[in-house]
Amino acid sequence: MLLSDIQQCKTQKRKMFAMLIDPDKQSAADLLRLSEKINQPCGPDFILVGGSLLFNNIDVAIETLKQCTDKPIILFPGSAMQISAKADGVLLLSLISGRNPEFLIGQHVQAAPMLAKSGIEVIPTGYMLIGEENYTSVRYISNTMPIPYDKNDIAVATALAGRLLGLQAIYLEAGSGATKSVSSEMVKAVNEAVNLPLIVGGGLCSAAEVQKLLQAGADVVVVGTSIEKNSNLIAEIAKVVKEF
Ligand code: 1GP
Repeated sequence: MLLSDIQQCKTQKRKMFAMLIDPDKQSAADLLRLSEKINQPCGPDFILVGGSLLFNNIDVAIETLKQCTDKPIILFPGSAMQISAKADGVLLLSLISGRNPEFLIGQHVQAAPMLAKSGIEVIPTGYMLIGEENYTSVRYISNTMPIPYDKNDIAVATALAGRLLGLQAIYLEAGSGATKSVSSEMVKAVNEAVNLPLIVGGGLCSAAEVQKLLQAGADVVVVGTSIEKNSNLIAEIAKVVKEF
């Protein structure tokens, strides 16, 4: 259902906004405070929950979110430990920019029995780290090298491989809190080469930046860190996405 909604939006050239909640950074009180902004008519289309490394329990975070909103809650798991049957769906991430078998298949084997039993919707997603920063958490925890920021050809070839392997979406990721988001040139190149829903996130700080990436071909934009700093951005970004 979630994947078909995302695919339908792409076909109809409508864009989507996913708000990322990191349960270690947003307490239950923070989430309750944010709920008004999440639920306003100009809010996110769905919520992603997860992080490269979590200290807090994902089930508890989802339960709290479910008290705050009816929007779909999709897992964005940093590992098999972040799978929860309480979510509505999961981006099952294959870290195809990297060469670490643990994030290409190992964690998936760990997660598969619980995922199959839970019946939550699985969205097989080619996850591609982009950029040259040494210090993003996702780079350290995944122990993989990102695709260099300006190597659009490598990004295109990697996304194509993901499509040929049957993945249903591509996520271009600069890393949470990145100082430089994925370039619009790379988004354009990947979008033209691969007709799959294209999710883009990492380091997005303003509605103007979001607009640029939508114009380049992003179908879903993901914003987390900058909203933690300024919750008014929720409405600003949602407006740009809805009016695109
Ligand atoms: C990170 O793409 C997401 O996985 C969102 O990044 O926290 O920088 O918005 P930010």
